[in-house]
Amino acid sequence: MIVYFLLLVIVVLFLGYREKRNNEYCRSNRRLEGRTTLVTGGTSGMGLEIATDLADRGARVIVACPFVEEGERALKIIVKKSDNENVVFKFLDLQSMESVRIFAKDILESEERLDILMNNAGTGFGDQLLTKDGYNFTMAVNYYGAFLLTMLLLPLLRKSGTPEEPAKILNTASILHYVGILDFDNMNKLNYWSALRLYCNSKLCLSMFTVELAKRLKGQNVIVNTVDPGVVGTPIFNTYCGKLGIVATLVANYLAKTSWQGAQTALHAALDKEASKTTGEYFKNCSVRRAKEIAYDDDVRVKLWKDTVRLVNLEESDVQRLLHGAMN
Ligand SMILES: NC(=O)c1ccc[n+]([C@@H]2O[C@H](COP(=O)([O-])OP(=O)(O)OC[C@H]3O[C@@H](n4cnc5c(N)ncnc54)[C@H](OP(=O)(O)O)[C@@H]3O)[C@@H](O)[C@H]2O)c1
Ligand SMILES: *[C@@H]1O[C@H](CO)[C@@H](O)[C@H](O)[C@H]1NC(C)=O
Ligand SMILES: CC(=O)N[C@H]1CO[C@H](CO)[C@@H](O)[C@@H]1O
Repeated sequence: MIVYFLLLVIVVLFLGYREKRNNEYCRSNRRLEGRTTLVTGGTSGMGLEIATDLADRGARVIVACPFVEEGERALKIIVKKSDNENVVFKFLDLQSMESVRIFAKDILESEERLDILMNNAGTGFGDQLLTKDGYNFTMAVNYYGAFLLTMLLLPLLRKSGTPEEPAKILNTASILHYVGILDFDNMNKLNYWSALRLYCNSKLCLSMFTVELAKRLKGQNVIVNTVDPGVVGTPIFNTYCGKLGIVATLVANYLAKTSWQGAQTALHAALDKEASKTTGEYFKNCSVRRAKEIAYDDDVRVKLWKDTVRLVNLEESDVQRLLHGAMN
């Protein structure tokens, strides 16, 4: 445990410090009046910065997280900083596929459009829990929940996108996805992987989802990319190795990027004109990089896609309707 902890701290020290000093930022001055955006986890860390920036550009912003008090606190901050009242908080707990379905249904019924979906929410390195519906917590929040949410919202995204201005999905991965392992037999096992490894695996799966979904959405006015924010000082490190997490957070807060800096790549990928023409790509420091090589292996990716569709209880007919059918 202590070895992993030291490893993480060293990574934070090296990468975080280097990146912090050379961080590119989103240079787009695009306005978003009349556009609707959804930021999962838009209540803390980078998500809060992203949501505030989008609100500042005039968008309608929906933020979602599993703690009502935190959501309401964030709402006040965003409205105050952006002077935009068109911001709402909705309850969403990505570990529960039931919560994801209720949330998505609410969005589909109450929103006219959805232009940008920021799959920003993520959970760090906490205890390994089995969720109420039998998923493994980290995988459920970081991957299965984001997968199901994205799929269910596709009809609204497809309705909102145009050839000039495609709707956008941004999945938040991490440099740690490069050391993720795709092991279909053991992927969901509890207490088989370390908490850190489970995080890496979940981010690898999410990065692969980006590439596969981009392929399946070809010819439609929706694009999907992965964003890698770099190493950022946010509360996400709190849960790492119990009490040691506080130390990790302190180190990250001092040496790694600020949440504002960390938010820049996601904003760039969502707003930049050129970035809006790319799909299935991996963005870091506001430019396109390559994800882990396995993400470009068609067979493995399709296997993961099918496995995931089954695990989140979608039927093949649902998938076809969500990808190609009209809204209800
Ligand atoms: N910080 C880094 O160095 C770093 C590096 C690479 C990638 N990332 C990724 O960046 C994203 C943002 O993280 P952050 O660093 O800004 O951390 P953060 O401040 O802890 O924010 C995470 C957000 O996700 C939300 N969330 C957690 N569990 C959720 C659930 N079950 N359902 C819905 N929302 C949930 C949190 O809501 P609550 O606060 O209410 O739980 C919070 O708003 C994550 O995907 C993370 O993996 C971070
Ligand atoms: C980020 O991109 C900027 C602009 O292209 C560059 O100057 C900087 O060195 C890059 N930073 C890192 C850490 O690669
Ligand atoms: C969804 C899923 O695969 N859940 C697994 C989580 O881990 C437990 C314990 O290893 C498995 O029994 C579940 O199947």
